[in-house]
Amino acid sequence: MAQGATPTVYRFSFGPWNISTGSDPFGPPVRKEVEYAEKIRSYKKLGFDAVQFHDDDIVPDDWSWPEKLKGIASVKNMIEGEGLFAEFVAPRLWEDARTIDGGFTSNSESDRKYALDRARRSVDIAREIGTKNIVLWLAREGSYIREAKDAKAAIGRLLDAFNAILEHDPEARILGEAKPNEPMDQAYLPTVGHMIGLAYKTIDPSRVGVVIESAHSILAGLDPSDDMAYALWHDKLWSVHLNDQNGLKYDQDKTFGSVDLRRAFDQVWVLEKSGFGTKGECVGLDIKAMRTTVVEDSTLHLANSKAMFLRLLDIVRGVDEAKVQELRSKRQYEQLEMMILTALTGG
Ligand code: GLO
Ligand code: MG
Repeated sequence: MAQGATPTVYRFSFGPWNISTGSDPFGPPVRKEVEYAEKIRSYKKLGFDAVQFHDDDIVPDDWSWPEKLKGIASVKNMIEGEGLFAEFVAPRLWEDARTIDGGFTSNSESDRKYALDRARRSVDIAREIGTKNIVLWLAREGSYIREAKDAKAAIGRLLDAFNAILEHDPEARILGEAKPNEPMDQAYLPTVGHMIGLAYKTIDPSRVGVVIESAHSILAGLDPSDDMAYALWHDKLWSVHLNDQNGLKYDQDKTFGSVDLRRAFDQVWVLEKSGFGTKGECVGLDIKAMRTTVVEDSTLHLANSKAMFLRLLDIVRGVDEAKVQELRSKRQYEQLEMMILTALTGG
């Protein structure tokens, strides 16, 4: 927000998968599945405005189009009845047997065709549910061993997939969600920079942007706020997946600000200072509850993350901008750092 302008009223979103049963690669579910309608009802209670969807969070992929139309209408009614809207639809291209070795970059021509068709079907679902936003988290578009695929050809195949989506619907916008690893050893579009590079090669760069997940930047050894600033400069930051991550290990999706408060503060700072949210972008979360959490508490991590965003926002708004400029111009970074640490510790 520019100084003196009206403060941004942020809108918040998360995906229903953020309310989970707590299963992990080493153990089965530990909480009962919360009924879908109850998940949707929890949004407003928690102060959220929008729902992030996978295509099959709305309707199963194997339904016929007429069946899907009915299913989509009923989910649309459900969310609109709660005063919510759909932020995006993401084709879930990582669970089907045909995407075991990746979708768009699979070595199998028929599997590549399946992935493309499924992405197009997701665009159709998005249109019906009322959003233009297609998120591409390219989970399995990478390799376990470098020799398994032709990495150069893979980039061309990814570009073709982006173009196919853009061609399928002239209104559709793609938000690429970069992640360097997991489930693959190495992803072909591992960082925000890679995503944005490819965006400019598509048939319509104005319709290709990114959603940045804090943990994904950290896993790439990058600072999420600098990644956000980079995308903001390109006018390509169209959503975020805020969370936190304790170093270079599996993707943890921890509560926003729970590991590194200052790193979280810097993300809120860059979003706020750049006017993020003023064009309708949502502050999205992508967070997992701890496995030890009981079902009655299975939305606390979401409430806590939103609360942390708002607390940090208050702190950002309280920092004396003129003083920051003065300290920057005098290169008094020790003083600037202490000013920020004082603000963060309630001084
Ligand atoms: C996994 C991703 C995943 C996506 C979601 C939307 O690491 O963060 O949760 O955000 O599937 O595409
Ligand atoms: Mg995510």
